Amino acid sequence: MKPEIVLMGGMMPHVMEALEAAYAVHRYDQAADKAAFLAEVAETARGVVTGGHHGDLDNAVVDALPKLEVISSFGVGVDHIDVGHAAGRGVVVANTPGVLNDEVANLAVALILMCSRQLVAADRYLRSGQWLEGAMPLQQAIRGKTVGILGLGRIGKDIAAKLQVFGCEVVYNGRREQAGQPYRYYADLVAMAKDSDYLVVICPGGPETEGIIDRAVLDALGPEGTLINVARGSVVDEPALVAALAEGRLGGAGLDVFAEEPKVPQALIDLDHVVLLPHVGSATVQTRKAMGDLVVDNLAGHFAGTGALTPVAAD
Ligand code: 8YV
Repeated sequence: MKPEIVLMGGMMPHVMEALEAAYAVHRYDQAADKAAFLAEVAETARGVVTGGHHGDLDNAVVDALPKLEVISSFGVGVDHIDVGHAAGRGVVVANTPGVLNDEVANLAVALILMCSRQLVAADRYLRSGQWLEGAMPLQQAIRGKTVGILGLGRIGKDIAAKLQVFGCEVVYNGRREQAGQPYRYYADLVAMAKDSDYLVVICPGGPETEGIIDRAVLDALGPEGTLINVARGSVVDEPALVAALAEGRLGGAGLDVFAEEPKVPQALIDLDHVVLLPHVGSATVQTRKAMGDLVVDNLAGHFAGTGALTPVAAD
């Protein structure tokens, strides 16, 4: 008998194939009557497969599945899952860390370069015929600039390492100072923002970090500073960001994530000196394939009795 699992939404074709081969798959997203669906699978469902793109996994769903053992989630961020609640129920939560570090770090560096050289505006400059009228104004070098990293985790460290090639000075802020890091630690985020030319957000989302990039941080970053966010929109007070950019209190922004994806405030879209990307940090064929494989491997490890490969630690 194949173990039974619940899918909160569709996954990539190679993931769907692997799951359907190994499990009896029940599609929550395709159920017209969610309560009836949950009642039907309550006594048999042992696994849930989800991802941030499927929205929040409600505790009510977890609680409706008393036989649930494991939640395998696509993506490194688990802010859409109440990990503590799942742990309290004895349910293992697994995510897909590691395999996307390189890609997300590349995108953070790309956003810094896009902002410093105004590359998106430069493209518009050519296409609109402005080049025929004269050269585009000179832009900023990043060599010698200070990049403050909020969240020196696995991806944050990769960003820091890549920035060495560009001659940037890297500093960081996070919950605590990390031993053996070559980068200066700031215990205070506002103080770091004040000393930074670029502030890169790469900390986890969720209640602990909600809105911590607030007006005070943005004002400290200042009119010459640029905010880069490749983490979660929730970390930034978005109305405060829009106001700071519109009023010239903040120099620019490179954003891959937003508060209410895929909705992006029109006021941001209307601004010229921001680069806006549709949450593509990990979005390459190779990385998404590896993330999908890990979703499958985490489940396989759990059901083989050897354990999920990359379980999330509940604090
Ligand atoms: C994914 C991400 O696109 O890994 C993450 O946390 O934000 C992205 O890589 C997203 O999680 C899809 O569910």
